[in-house]
Amino acid sequence: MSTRNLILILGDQLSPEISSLRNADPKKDTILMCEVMDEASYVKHHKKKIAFIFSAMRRFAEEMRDAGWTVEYTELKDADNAGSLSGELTRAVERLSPEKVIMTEPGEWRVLKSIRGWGAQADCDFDMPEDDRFVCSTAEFQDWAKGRKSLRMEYFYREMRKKTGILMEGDDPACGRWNFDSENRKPAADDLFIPKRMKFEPDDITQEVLDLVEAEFPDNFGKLEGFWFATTRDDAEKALDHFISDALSCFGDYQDAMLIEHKFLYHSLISFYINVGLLDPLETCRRVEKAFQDGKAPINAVEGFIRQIIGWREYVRGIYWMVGDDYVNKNGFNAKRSLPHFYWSADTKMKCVASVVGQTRDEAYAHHIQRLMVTGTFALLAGIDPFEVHEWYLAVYADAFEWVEAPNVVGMALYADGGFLASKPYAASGSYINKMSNYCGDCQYAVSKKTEEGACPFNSLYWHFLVENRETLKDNGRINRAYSTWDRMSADKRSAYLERAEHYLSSLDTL
Ligand code: FAD
Ligand code: DLZ
Ligand code: SF4
Repeated sequence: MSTRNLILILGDQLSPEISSLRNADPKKDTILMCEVMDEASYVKHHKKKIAFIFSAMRRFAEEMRDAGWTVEYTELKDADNAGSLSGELTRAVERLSPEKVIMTEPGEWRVLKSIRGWGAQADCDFDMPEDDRFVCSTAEFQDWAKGRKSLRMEYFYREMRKKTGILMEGDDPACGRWNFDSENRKPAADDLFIPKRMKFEPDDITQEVLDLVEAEFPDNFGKLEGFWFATTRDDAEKALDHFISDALSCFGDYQDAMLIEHKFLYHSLISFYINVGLLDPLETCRRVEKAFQDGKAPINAVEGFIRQIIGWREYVRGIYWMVGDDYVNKNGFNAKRSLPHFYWSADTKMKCVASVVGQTRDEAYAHHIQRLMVTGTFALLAGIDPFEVHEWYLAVYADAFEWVEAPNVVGMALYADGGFLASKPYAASGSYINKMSNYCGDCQYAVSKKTEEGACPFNSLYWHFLVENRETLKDNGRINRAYSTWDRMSADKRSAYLERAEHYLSSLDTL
């Protein structure tokens, strides 16, 4: 058996329009997809994440076969599975003798380097076209960034609005403003009407994958029960439609809110579908924009949502590829503590952390503010080694791929890149969480206590963090006010804060 071109499609490249397939011919070319242990174990992924990706891969292979393609698919348990992408490529080349191997650029430095190495010694031509499922190419981002003293998402985002024409009235932003974020900070109340979210019952393929994951990854973090993800394009589109009709109009108002009983609030729950290629980001934004044009959703919701996708999502990707493969090793505050065990067990008296970790274990999902202001802020304040935090986030979320996860964790949540991505660290005391959530009412610590026994750990750790890192942060105008407050405090109060923080830091695992 032989083929003209062999086209390798990765688990996050499940888009029929992907660049590697663009000039391909189903009659002459062969698609290769492979479940391999290297990819399933470079971190100990959440069980639901592995199940989602394998099931979506299998369904994509089926869809492509139905469309007339020849698909060579290696399952994880196939006897001769080589265990790595390059090993599987080598096997397939021996089997099929292609003239050329084609693969769209992967979303991670690790894979890029390894496959480039493979391509350099391959016995056939090798081509790696750019991944153009993004609004902004990596070259365009670097052009935009060139010569700027500091990068700010807001200015980049405006360029993306102009480029796409989304929410534009001629040269001006729709409704006269680029950004409606100031209207998007309502705390949620317990009695809000929260829409029921769409869940997809596992079909035979998903069930087979769930059994496989349970058998092969029994010790990985996360629950497999209650698997609800869509694994096909059609179902992912249904989930998007459902979000637009039932949740979008409140998305803006409650974007930053957190409620124990409502893990999803009005979020879209589509990042995993976009990231693996089941939904197209620009098309998603256009559908959301249409809801605004049809009078079905207000501007603050629609603008807020679109900013996350053509703004933040594109911006973090640009930074990931611009900074280089050592981004994940950045450690601007020289933070050295180990990740506390409760990030895996949810066994902590801090209700906010227990709740977010528990939800993450159950769903492989937490929304942005939970990731940023609860588990992220705690890790920042407690001085946890950024690499360990990065590996945790990369493992536990179904949408986690390094190009999007690392800048959000290392740059946004931990400010470990020295302020490249964000303008200031997201350091906050317990009062922020108390304002935006109902966690504190149910917590064994008291958010109102600052330095006494039983005081909320976020309160003293906040000041400890600022004091410890004053030298690094002293020129940051956005954080000066906090230092002025600190300087005005009595010496007794300041030492009480630091002692309480030291006490907590000396026994992090028992918090
Ligand atoms: P919604 O709140 O409904 O937002 C809509 C869409 O906007 C998302 O689906 C996503 O595609 C995009 N988006 C929103 N915020 C961001 C952002 N900061 N960066 C990139 N895209 C964004 N997102 C990932 O896709 N993968 C990750 O591994 C990831 N890790 C994160 C780690 C930390 C510490 C933080 C603070 C954020 C992280 N995010 C990550 C961004 C964001 O939390 C998720 O995209 C979002 O929670 C996904 O849920 P949703 O689809 O309901 O999003
Ligand atoms: C995340 C993941 C997992 C768990 N397994 C596979 C796999 O077996 N085969 C595959 O092609 N891709 C997998 N992926 C996604 C890759 O890790 C992802 O393509 C790279 O990290 C590049 O973004
Ligand atoms: Fe979290 Fe502190 Fe509130 Fe407890 S009191 S839930 S630790 S912010």
